[in-house]
Amino acid sequence: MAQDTKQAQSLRDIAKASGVDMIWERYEGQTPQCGFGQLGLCCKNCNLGPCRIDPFGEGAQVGVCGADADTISARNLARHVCAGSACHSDHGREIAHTLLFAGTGAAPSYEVRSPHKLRILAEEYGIDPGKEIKELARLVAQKMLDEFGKQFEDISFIKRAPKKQQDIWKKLNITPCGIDRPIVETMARTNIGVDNDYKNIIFGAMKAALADGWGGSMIATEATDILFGSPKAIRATVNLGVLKEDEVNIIIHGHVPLLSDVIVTASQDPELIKLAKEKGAKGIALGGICCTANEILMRRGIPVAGNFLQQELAIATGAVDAMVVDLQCVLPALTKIASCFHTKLISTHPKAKFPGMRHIEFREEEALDIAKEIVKVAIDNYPNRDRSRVNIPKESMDLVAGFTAENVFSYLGGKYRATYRPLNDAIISGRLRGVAGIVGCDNPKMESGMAHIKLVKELLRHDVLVVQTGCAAIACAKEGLLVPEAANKYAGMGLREICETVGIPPVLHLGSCVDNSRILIACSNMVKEGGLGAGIDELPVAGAAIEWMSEKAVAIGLYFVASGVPVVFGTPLPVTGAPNTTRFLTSELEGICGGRWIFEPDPIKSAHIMIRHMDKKRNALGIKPAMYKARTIEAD
Ligand code: BF8
Repeated sequence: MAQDTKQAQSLRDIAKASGVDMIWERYEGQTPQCGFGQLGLCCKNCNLGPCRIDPFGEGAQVGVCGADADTISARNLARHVCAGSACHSDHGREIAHTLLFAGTGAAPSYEVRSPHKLRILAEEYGIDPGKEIKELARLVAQKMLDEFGKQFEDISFIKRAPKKQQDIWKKLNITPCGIDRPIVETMARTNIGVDNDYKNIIFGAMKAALADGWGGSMIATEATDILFGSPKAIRATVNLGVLKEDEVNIIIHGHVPLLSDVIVTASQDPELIKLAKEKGAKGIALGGICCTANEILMRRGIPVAGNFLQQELAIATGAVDAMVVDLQCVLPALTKIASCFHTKLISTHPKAKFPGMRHIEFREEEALDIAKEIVKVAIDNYPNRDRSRVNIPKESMDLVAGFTAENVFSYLGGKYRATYRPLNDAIISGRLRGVAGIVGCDNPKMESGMAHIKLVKELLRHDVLVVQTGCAAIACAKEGLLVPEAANKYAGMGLREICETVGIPPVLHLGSCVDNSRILIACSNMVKEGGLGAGIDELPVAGAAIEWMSEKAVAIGLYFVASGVPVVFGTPLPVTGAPNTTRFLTSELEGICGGRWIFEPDPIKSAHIMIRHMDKKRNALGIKPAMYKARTIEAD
């Protein structure tokens, strides 16, 4: 049993002893899950229903309106994509709005920490980059905000994609005009009696997904880099062992770094540290959970307490004095487990309240004061910690994060050769077989993080460079895969040579889920660098969100598929009761846009599907096969 699984088990036992179920038990309590839902065969879009299609072909094959399995499953999928795209994009809008505040001075806690990136963005938007920083922040933020409401004009960052992809999208009429519009339009199409052609519905969903990847998420990444600084390689620690026995422990959980970054600042306030000491603590320790953890890890080196599945476990340690949440992936079940321990739960976002949770509303204009108030709640709660119930796991692991599309691949050629040439050359020579993006959630349906780890290890020994974001990155970091030393332990000969020469890990942490946009940019840069074909679809690259759970993962999956990348999901999308929709997504799309979906639960088989794809693309490019045979690794 992996260390992490043992740790989870012992904390689950503690919760059980307190009479509380955790996500694994609640999942078991739901099994067998609704087969109609899993197959995508139920529709409750209107009050003619709810309707369901009999998967055995004996009962009803159409709903009351006449929609068949393909129409129903495509509509359901499109709605998932809209929700996922909306979630990422709304996040992007909030950061752009705060960038505007930083320019106007309305939110004194925020300033431009990366003027260099701001100037690059200004130039891209056609603004004179020589203007004064605050004015530039205002102008760039306004341009970003305008992207959301565009009606007829393509979103700006589409121009970053290779021309081949842009032409495909134009031909299919799926180039997003604005960010909000394709989401609204796709929701409208899924209403009763609107779009009933499963292919046309999926093309609509692709437009909404592209609006996320090349729009909302990309704006989130760029605006966050401008406001909070462009990440640089940074070493930190990960896992519940980052919690401290003798300090005030605050967990920051959620996604939008507007809150988490300013809590980091508040936790370093000398007055608050003094107050913590007066209460008997040695200091204030922060740990992140979910993607907000990745944001403050990437830029400030704050330890990561855990991924999605560790949020309840963190509270069961009995050592968390406050858990502060904003939005996305925050389980409403937290209130139950917190009621058995001393942990104070604090919600902060006006769009995300939880029954039974104290709400301290966060406003950018008064960010630091509010953050201090929140930190004080944790400090005041420290004396209530019941030491006899504290069980902090020992496990923690080093990791290196802070890679971006601008910095990491340039490192491959050393400081003085800052281009993608060395990466492309390594692929062309066969030293690297290809690049894989292993991203997304962890899921109790799978092996709770272990599927990512097995998949990544199998790729590494085949000389595949791995890039990661989200909870997948945290899962692999806990296993020790995100340190340079991992190359020696797990990588094939070619990948190892590169990692050891340059001093990078074989698994590169690119940030949070909105930072999957960095992978799109990296792929585009590889194409632009030359020698690997004319489009992303020609690159020896593949993606996986093997333990996917959130609708955001569906949007991410679809924008990669639409951009020409095959994507592996461990559990199928809820479409498999509809044969035509399934065939379209898993096979026919490859001939249309280059990417397709693959549903494969076994991580080793998944790795080999990705490897075969890379070899197929290498062959089509006419470049040499991989230089080395796969490395044999003793099981650890
Ligand atoms: O946005 S990987 S469980 S935390 S959805 Fe959620 Fe999935 Fe984690 Fe980040 Ni992304």
